[in-house]
Amino acid sequence: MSAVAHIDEYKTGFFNSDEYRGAMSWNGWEANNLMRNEGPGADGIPRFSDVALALGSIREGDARGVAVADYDNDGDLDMAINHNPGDNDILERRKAAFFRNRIGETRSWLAVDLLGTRSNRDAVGAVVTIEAAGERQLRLRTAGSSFASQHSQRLYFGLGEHSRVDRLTVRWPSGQVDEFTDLEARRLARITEGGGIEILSLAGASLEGASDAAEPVAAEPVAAVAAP
Ligand SMILES: [Ca+2]
Ligand SMILES: [Ca+2]
Repeated sequence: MSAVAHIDEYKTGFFNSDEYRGAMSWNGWEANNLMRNEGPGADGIPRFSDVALALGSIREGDARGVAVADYDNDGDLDMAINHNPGDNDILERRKAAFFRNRIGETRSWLAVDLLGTRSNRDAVGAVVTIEAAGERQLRLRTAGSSFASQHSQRLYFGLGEHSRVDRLTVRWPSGQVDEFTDLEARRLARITEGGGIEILSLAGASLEGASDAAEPVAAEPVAAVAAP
């Protein structure tokens, strides 16, 4: 039983009485968290702030499963959250919620699609590292995430005000390493294992700050290291 699913009784403090404390599960109805990476502190360890309340992703429903993807194909990550009906069955609390990212539209980004050849086709286990303006970021291609949910297979890097990526490296599960340099931001890089890179635009994205048109531009790997 989810004690807190009976939200009205919960508010009375009824479930905090000695009669119930320790005798039931308290799972369900916890507040959602949305953690913003604040960068490393003075000790080098990254700090995170919970911005769920500020950005409106705390809701009354009993959230079960989140899927993060660029649903509107504009270069920033949006979010869908499903809610468990629980045992109160209130329609308003059961509805799924969709959070469209508007903040990201003023920032720069790079999206990366991976196609494995020697590795698995979905490139699960591949690690992509980018360097831009002296900062490095890393993304790991995974196959599962939240409860009964799956995030987008496409990887996204936030670039702030930067208009270019100096270096992008893909380490494939096979051991293959593909490396590319000097990529335009606000683009989708479609990379085939050992087979090069295509630079594409996203249908919903602004190309502001970009110097060329929305036509795909072919490019070749600047370095490819064979698997051992
Ligand atoms: Ca988006
Ligand atoms: Ca957006």
